[in-house]
Amino acid sequence: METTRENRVVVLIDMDCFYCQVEEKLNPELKGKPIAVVQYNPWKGGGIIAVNYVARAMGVTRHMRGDEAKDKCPEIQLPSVPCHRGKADITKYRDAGKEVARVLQRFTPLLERASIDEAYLDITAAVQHRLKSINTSAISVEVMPNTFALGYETLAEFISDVSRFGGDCMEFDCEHAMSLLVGAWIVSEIREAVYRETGYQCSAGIAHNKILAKLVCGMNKPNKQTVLPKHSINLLYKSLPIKKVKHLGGKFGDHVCQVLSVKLMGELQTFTERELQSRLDEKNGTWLYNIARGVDLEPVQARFNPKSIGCCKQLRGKSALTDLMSLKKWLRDLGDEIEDRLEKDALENNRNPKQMVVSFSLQLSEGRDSSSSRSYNFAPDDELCGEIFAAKALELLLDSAEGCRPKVIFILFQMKKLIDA
Ligand code: DCP
Ligand code: MG
Repeated sequence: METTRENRVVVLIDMDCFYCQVEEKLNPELKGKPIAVVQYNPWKGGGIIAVNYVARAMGVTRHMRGDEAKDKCPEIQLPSVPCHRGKADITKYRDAGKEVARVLQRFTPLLERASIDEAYLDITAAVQHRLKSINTSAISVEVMPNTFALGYETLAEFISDVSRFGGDCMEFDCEHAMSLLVGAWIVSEIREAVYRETGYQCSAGIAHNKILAKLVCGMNKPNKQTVLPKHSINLLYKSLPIKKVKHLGGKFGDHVCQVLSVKLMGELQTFTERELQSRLDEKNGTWLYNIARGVDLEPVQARFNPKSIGCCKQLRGKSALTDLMSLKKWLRDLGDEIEDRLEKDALENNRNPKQMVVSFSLQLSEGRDSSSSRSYNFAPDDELCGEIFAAKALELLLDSAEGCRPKVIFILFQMKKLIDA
């Protein structure tokens, strides 16, 4: 079979309650107990950013305060994210994410890390290789435990459908459905290897593109995987809110829903490509027309390391910076944090940044903010240290504040153009 972008097997792997699993591994006494990881802010027991599945079953959710979680579930344990320079220090979670990605990378060169705990894998080649070497009757429920197929009550029904329609059937791309099944088998093995080698559990979505793999990944969790056969896309879209789809979760999605007076993915199919282009724009119209039919041609990029390294600080409300001293202190702390991370990156990946971008938001008056962003290209003899980053950032910030006394409510440092040292 010739592979086209339309017949790939694309996987999204997402770790289950990731920060909780990291804490459980570091402190095995926590295993089996309800736990939630809280962010450093001590107000009302801290903000919850991760909840394990034992605690979820007891009604604890992300965004609750630690104290609320204790009300729901008095025996809950609340490990907190370490704090460094007055900020959350997520180094141990980042390292754990890398440990997992290194296992994933063995299975395909086409691995794209998408966040601290998610990665896309294109396993089309591995699937084809296996298809050549096996008898398809070896494909059974037993070789892929905890696997679900969207549109089917049981996996066995999907497997039997794929065998039954062996020939061709309108609406049913049997060859591709078979690839997805073999893909699910391989993903079972990948997830098993991750568990064996790191102790972490994850869930996966398996489909023919990134957007759909991501969509179904969260449908059965934890420690499960979900396959989306092409012929189940319309069933899925019938009740799927547009806002749930990647790239449509934010303002663009709101705009689409408003301009077209629609809410569900299925409703988008009533528009022609032309109509969508004229109501949005050419590029977005085509993109939407395609995704409404389950088509997304974006390749999985081979990318293990992030494209940029950044850190930021929100300083809303009372913590807004109004004097130069505290501004300098924060710039220096952020600069030092970036220096640490760059040092680590240089050691691991032998890279150095060529550019720094500083973004910040200033409060001009009550309810009136302004955001801007300035970049600086490092000179060959610039030392890559926190002191220099802070000094340059201050220059850029004061320069764009144009003499008025800034009240800084947000600062973001990003190191870009990371190139081999
Ligand atoms: N995280 C965070 N702040 C957020 C969301 C997440 O710091 N607003 C961190 C904590 C999570 C990790 O990122 O453990 C991964 O985020 P996920 O959205 O994948 O959530 P979990 O892995 O915790 O749970 P799930 O099993 O639903 O994937
Ligand atoms: Mg996760």
